[in-house]
Amino acid sequence: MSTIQEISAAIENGKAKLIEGLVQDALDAGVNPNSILDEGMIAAMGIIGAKFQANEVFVPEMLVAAKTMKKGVEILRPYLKSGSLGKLGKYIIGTVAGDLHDIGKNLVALMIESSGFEVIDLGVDVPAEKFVEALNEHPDCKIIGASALLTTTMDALKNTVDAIHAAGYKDKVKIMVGGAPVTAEFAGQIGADAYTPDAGSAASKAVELVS
Ligand code: B1M
Repeated sequence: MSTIQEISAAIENGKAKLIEGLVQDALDAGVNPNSILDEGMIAAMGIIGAKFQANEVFVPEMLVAAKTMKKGVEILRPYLKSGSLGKLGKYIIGTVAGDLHDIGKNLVALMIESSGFEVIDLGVDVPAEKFVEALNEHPDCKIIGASALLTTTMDALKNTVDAIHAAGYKDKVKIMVGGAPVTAEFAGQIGADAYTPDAGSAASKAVELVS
């Protein structure tokens, strides 16, 4: 089994005690951090998701896999960072109301921070009003990022965009949306300024939006 396959298997099987050592070993052996993330970790979450859909695993297994992935990402974090902190301004991010998924949102936050923004992370299950409150607190913020992982919370993305526009920020702040069920078409329909499919493209788009 390759190192990346071992990392993937450890996440799939929720081996939280093994993951840090495996990731560190892979890094020490010169494996590219982005390959560890994409081919090892994110791929494992895809497998877990498919197994959940097929009733082969249940919520507790998804939870343990998620915790294992988070521990692994902490080891990777310094290797994924590069840019100088905050030089591009503030970026507020959160997972929308009713949605507890945060691994993708955390990766987007990490990449955005790494590309030079100061990230203000509101966490998960964030009501639309809380995004607006955060903008009121940080009027110099240039971009808001909202994540949704459930088809049932896509409406909350729309509510978030509506609330930000209704509060008078339409021409002052750009809104980026993303998450597995979200599409560019949906983003356009709800009036968001940008959709990106993954964390890397979210970071490039954020830089483009303030350039
Ligand atoms: Co949940 N879950 N889950 N879950 N879970 C999914 C999303 C699901 C697809 C699984 C499945 O059925 N195959 C399914 C949703 C189906 C649907 O709506 N279409 C599902 C379900 C049904 C549920 C529950 C309802 C289960 C239940 O209770 N019966 C429940 C809902 C809870 C809630 O939120 N209210 C639930 C709960 C959970 C756990 C808490 C157990 C756990 C989350 C733990 C955590 O996040 N801390 C969990 C997990 C782990 C998953 C899967 C397996 C993995 C999610 C993940 O972390 N992926 C997931 C299946 C899957 O994704 N294949 C699933 C890895 C992550 C890196 O990818 O988050 O997609 P992702 O992020 C990507 C891109 O989407 C994008 O960039 C990221 C990195 O490249 N991106 C953005 C994300 N946000 C972005 C924002 C941007 C731009 C890009 O701009 C701002």
